[in-house]
This record gives sequence, structure tokens and C-alpha cells, in this order.
Amino acid sequence: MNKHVIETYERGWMLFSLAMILVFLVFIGYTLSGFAFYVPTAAERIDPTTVRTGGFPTPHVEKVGPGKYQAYVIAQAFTFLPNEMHFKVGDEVTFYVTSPDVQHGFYVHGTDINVQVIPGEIAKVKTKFKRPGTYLIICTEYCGIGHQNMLGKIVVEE
Ligand SMILES: [Cu+2]
Repeated sequence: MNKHVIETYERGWMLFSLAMILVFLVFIGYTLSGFAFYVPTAAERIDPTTVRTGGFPTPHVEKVGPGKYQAYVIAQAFTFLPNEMHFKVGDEVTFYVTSPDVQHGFYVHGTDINVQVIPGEIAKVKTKFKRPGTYLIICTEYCGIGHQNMLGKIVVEE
């Protein structure tokens, strides 16, 4: 092989490496933008010691429009307040969830809701209930001795 052939060969591999770096950068950028867009972020930061004394609305479900609801939920050791919620098929519900004590999970089985509930943050997550049924709310973060009993219920009627 003469000198020029080797240079072409090297240049080829260098270009290939640069192209691969560009491809990876595009993937990294795509992943980061996806996370920034899809991961539920804290709707608000609050003092967790005030959750039960007016720093957060009393746990309840509020109708904010036709088929639209807002649910204010407290996840605490070892229950959810309100513990049972009722909606109709097609209802769009925005949940605001916070914790006055330790970290909990707010996972609604059979839906796309699965958020961490961190003391000091209000988690916000929205969903539309498409099928009737009883959906279990499950705490997915180990939160203490009664963790396995930390359950709630969402009933969706026709
Ligand atoms: Cu819990």
C-alpha cells in the first residue's frame, strides 16, 4: 500500500467516527428532550409540615368543567385521602398529590399514572378514564411498617 491509500482509509474511519458521535449526540438530545417533556414535574413546592394545616387544600375532588375534575390527594402513612374517588367514563382528571410525612408512590393500576410523592412537592398528573371499573391506587415506595396496606380505590362508572 502506498501512502495515499492509507490516508484515504484513515480518513474514512475518522469520518465514520465523527458521524457516529453526531448520531449519538442526536440520540442524547432526543432522550433529554423526551424526559424534560414527559416526566411529571413538581407543580409547586410547599412546606410539608403545613400540608394538614392549610398549606394544601383539604383532600377532595372538584368539578372544574364538563367532564373535567381536579383531585387533591394526600398520600400519608398509610393511606390516601380521599381513599375512594368516583368518576364516569371519559372524565379527565388532574391529580395533585403531596405527602406530609415520607416519600410515597401514587400508582393507579391499569392507567398511565405512576408518580413519586415527595414531601415538599406537589406532584401533578393528568389522565382520562377510558374504561369502567375499579382501579386500585397503590403506594409504590416503601414508606414504613404499614406500606403493604397503603391502598386506595378509584371507581369509574359508565
Ligand atoms: Cu406509602
